[in-house]
Amino acid sequence: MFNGYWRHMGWGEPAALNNVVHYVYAQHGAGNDAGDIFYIRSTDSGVTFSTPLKLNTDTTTRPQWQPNISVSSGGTLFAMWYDARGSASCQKGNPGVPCYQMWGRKSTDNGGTWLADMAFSDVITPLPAQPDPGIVDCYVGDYDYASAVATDHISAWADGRVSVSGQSQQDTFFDKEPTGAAGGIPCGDLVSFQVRCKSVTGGDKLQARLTLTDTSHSGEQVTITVDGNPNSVTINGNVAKLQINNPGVGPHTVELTDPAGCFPPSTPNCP
Ligand SMILES: [Ca+2]
Ligand SMILES: [Ca+2]
Repeated sequence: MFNGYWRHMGWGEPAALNNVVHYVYAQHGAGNDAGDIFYIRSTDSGVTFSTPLKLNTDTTTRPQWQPNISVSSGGTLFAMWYDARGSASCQKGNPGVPCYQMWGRKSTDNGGTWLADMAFSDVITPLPAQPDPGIVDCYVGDYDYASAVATDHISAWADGRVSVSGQSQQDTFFDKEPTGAAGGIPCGDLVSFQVRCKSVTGGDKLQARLTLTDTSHSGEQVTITVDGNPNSVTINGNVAKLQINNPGVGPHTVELTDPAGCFPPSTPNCP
């Protein structure tokens, strides 16, 4: 790509959860479109795969390349890739020519359906040069792999927004996408949010219980934040329960933060 700079061989990244296997990869687009991002899904542990789904929905002939993907324990997926839909051309090392931006796309049901694709990084970066003579300058981003932790999908990429001596050059940038459904559960689907401190032999327990109107959100995630620390909690049936052992004596602040704004924070005083 880019006249010999930035080698990309098309491979992507797999992810798997509960015998569902996910794979994103890049391949040449139609006509002179150098790349598009595709997703395939297996629901039988990788024996068979679905028809490919093109994840980038732009109608340009600009390239998308080097995707990665992560799956959270609650079954949300986030795929991210390099995307030049926002530019007309790219010039290696020229800080005055914007080239690409990181774009991503999220699924909240383990790959069954996908939300709209969205810009992930904040700016369209120039195409960074690699002026170090000890490095083969077409090797960029081959090992950008995404991961998910309890609360976030996390991903890093090569970015050229910072110039050195007037030349755009490679730096590593990082961002994250919440693993929760990002406010996808309306407050009207929630019945109550109860918090208590329970004194038991062997240590106290702080318990939060979210009750929903029905089981339609079972398997999705909510975020319950305790004293500023977010906890991703999976809905089971019509209930999501969080328990913190030995939370410490005194008041605690417990709030449902995803979806946000449905209930006021609770401040139980633990004995
Ligand atoms: Ca394309
Ligand atoms: Ca650098």
